[in-house]
Amino acid sequence: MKMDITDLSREPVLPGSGSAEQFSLDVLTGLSARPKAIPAKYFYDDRGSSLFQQISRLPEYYLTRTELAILGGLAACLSREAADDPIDIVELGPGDGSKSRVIIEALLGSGCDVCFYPIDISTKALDLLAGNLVGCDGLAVHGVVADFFDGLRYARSRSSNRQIVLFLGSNIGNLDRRQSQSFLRRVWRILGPEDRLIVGFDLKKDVDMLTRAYNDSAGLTRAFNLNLLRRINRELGGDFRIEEFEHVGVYNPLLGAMESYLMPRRPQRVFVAELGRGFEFDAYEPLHVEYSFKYLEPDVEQLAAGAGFEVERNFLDDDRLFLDSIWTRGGGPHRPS
Ligand code: AVJ
Repeated sequence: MKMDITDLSREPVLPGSGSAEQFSLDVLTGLSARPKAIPAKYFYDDRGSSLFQQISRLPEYYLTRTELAILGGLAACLSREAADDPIDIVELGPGDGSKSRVIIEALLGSGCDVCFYPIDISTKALDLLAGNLVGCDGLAVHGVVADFFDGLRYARSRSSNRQIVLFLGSNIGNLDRRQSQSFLRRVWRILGPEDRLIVGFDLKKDVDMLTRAYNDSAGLTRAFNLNLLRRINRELGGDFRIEEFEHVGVYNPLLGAMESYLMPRRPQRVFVAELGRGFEFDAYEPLHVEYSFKYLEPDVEQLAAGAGFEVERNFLDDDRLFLDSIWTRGGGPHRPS
């Protein structure tokens, strides 16, 4: 395995989602709104990424291990059908690379030439990932530090190999229906006609099981959520009294989503130096920090079709907790975009 890293975030572009400017703007907007809300993508600084890594190994957090098992079957299927052509695996938010590895090894095993393009906003994430790919002989890894779409365009422009794009872990669940539709359409526009997209979806299930997954007994989910306030304190000069906040994770059946909130047990005034202003919290006033949408099989079909994709095949575990769906680029959106 040999790896190089291209950092597109250093190019002089408009402020992207990874930039400090965009963070302070989103915090200003979010703390001024009613109800208060901050986008979930800001969880993932170095500490947040490592906390999520720990969450993914918790007994209550069934998602990661369930998907890993599903990917075993999916990868075997991909490798049986793989032609001799070289193939590029492009992954949006690869995490620690344990899932990517299952697919990469199956394809390498069937004799394919494989190039891996992990795309992440954090260089540290890509460095850690490299450690988990040691031993994948013959694999070329081109890490891309970038916004997902810049990274996708970059990978697509670098090679004309067939691509399999991975968007796993139910990361799509952080987006609401409209956001996920437009996200998927943007991916569709970048892909070539022979490319495929594999998306991981957490399915609707027993509410107790969902609730436990987002309220673990070790308190890691709470720490993961509170890290967002720590980040505001550290990076934007905030003075949140973090230990006064409670974390609440609840399932909303109407939305079909887990929702996470932070609420102070007493009123508190927060001053954020970088924004030059303060924000009042009433006791138990909610700060919304995350949606994790859950899906039914027909939802997956609808999402694919709405963005122009065709579902090639769905893979589920025996308990039907999680679903990984292989999509082909198909004939394009059924409605004008
Ligand atoms: C990484 C977005 C899939 O929503 O389940 C874990 C993040 N939040 N525990 C999820 C998360 C609370 C996770 N995703």
